[in-house]
Amino acid sequence: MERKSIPVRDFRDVHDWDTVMFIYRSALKTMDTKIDIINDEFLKRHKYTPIEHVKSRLKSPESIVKKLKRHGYESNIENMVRYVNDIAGIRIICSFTSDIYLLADMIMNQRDLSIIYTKDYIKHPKRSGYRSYHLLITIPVYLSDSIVDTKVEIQIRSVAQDFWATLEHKMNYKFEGESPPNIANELKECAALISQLDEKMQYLNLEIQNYDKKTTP
Ligand code: 0O2
Repeated sequence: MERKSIPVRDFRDVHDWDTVMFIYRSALKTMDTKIDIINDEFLKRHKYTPIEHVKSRLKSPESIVKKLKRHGYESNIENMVRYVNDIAGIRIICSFTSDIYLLADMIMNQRDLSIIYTKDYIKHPKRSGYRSYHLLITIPVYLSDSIVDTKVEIQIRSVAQDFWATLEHKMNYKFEGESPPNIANELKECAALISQLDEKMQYLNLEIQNYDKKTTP
C-alpha cells in the first residue's frame, strides 16, 4: 500500500496566536530532547558531559512586539514569524569554550535540521564585550497532518560568558540602553578578563586530562 505523504506546511496557513505558540513550544520540546541525547552520547563516548545546563524559553508577547517595533515592523503574526528569529530560544551553558564548538558541530550535523546562519561572537565579540556562539536553525515539527519547519535560536556559551551576559543584560534593562559609560567600560574590561579566565580553565582542564593519561597504567 502506498504511504500517504505528509505535506510540508509553513506558517502561511497559521493565523492564530495559540497555534503559532503551540508550534514554537513543540519545536523547543523536540530540540530539548535532541540536546539531551547529544549530551548523553557525549558522556558515553568521552566520559564527561559538555553541558552544564540548558535553559529554554518562549519569547513573551511583550518582547515580540518590542522587537518588531525596534525593527520597524507592524505587530502581526506574519511579521513575527518572518522577522523575530528567537521566539523559541535555547541557551546551552558549557564549562569550556572547546565544548561550545564541539556541541555546535554536533548540532549542525543533525540531518533533519537546517542551519539558517551561525554567528560566532566568541571569535568576533560584540562592541559591548558580548561573547557567545549563536545558531539559527529550523527543526521539523510533526503535526497529525503536516510538518512545519520552525525556527529555533540556540545560544551556546561558557558559564563565565553567561554570568557576564546576565549582568550586562540587567544593566541594559535598568538603564534602557543609556548605561553610564564608566559601568559599561568596566563591564567591557570584565569581558576581556573572563575570556582570559576561560582560556586558562580550558588549558588546566587539558593538563588534568593529560596528567590522568600519563599516570594511569
Ligand atoms: P533578549 O531579551 O535576550 O531576548 P535578531 O535576534 O537576529 O533579530 P540581533 O541583535 O541581530 O537580532 O541578533 P543577535 O546579535 O544574534 O542577538 C540575539 C540575542 O543574543 C539577543 O536577543 C540577546 O539574547 C543576545 N545578545 C546579543 N547581543 C548581546 C549583548 O551585547 N549583551 C547581551 N547581554 N546579550 C546579547 P534580544 O532579543 O536582543 O534580547
